[in-house]
Amino acid sequence: MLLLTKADLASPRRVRAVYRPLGLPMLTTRRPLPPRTLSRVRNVLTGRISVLIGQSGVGKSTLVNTLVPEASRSVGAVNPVTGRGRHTSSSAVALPLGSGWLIDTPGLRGFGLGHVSAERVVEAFGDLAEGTASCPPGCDHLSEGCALDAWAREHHAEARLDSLRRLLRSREGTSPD
Ligand SMILES: Nc1nc2c(ncn2[C@@H]2O[C@H](COP(=O)(O)OP(=O)(O)O)[C@@H](O)[C@H]2O)c(=O)[nH]1
Ligand SMILES: [Mg+2]
Ligand SMILES: [Zn+2]
Repeated sequence: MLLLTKADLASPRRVRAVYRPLGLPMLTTRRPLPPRTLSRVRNVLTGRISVLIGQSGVGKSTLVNTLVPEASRSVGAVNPVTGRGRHTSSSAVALPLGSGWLIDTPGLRGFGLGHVSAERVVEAFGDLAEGTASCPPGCDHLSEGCALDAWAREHHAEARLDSLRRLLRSREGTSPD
């Protein structure tokens, strides 16, 4: 699920609009955190193993401390100029939450897909799978002849095709295969 934090600092409206087509469940948190929001978050996490993933400084550990006060995860300051956080929690920690686990991570500056095959990247775009059916065998979905161009136009999926191609291109030159 997508959890948008710090809605007290800026409206989450535009970010929500960008992600809405993915059909992910979305929740928005803010400071002060309304009790209703907290119980929604708790309901989503309960009985599951959840990993909080996001850039340093977005508020993961703050949320962990609210959900599991005895966790005492250290919370970092955000650089007022760059808006970025420092990696205050330097290790991932799993905390029992109800019958499940909540895993706080140190956060990340970025990640690459060099270790993921192109096929796996395409698989993650399940909504485009139908469009790849008419592709030539071994299509890299980046070259002329790829059936996705026509399919995306017809199904108003151009933005999704752009996303797929950005990810596929970001792998170029880094691929192990
Ligand atoms: N304004 C605002 N600040 C927040 C919110 N949640 C966390 N913070 C602050 O953001 C900074 C980084 O939080 P932290 O939990 O350490 O982020 P992490 O790196 O993702 O674990 C801290 O100064 C928090 O107090 C929020 O909802 N609103
Ligand atoms: Mg943290
Ligand atoms: Zn193709």
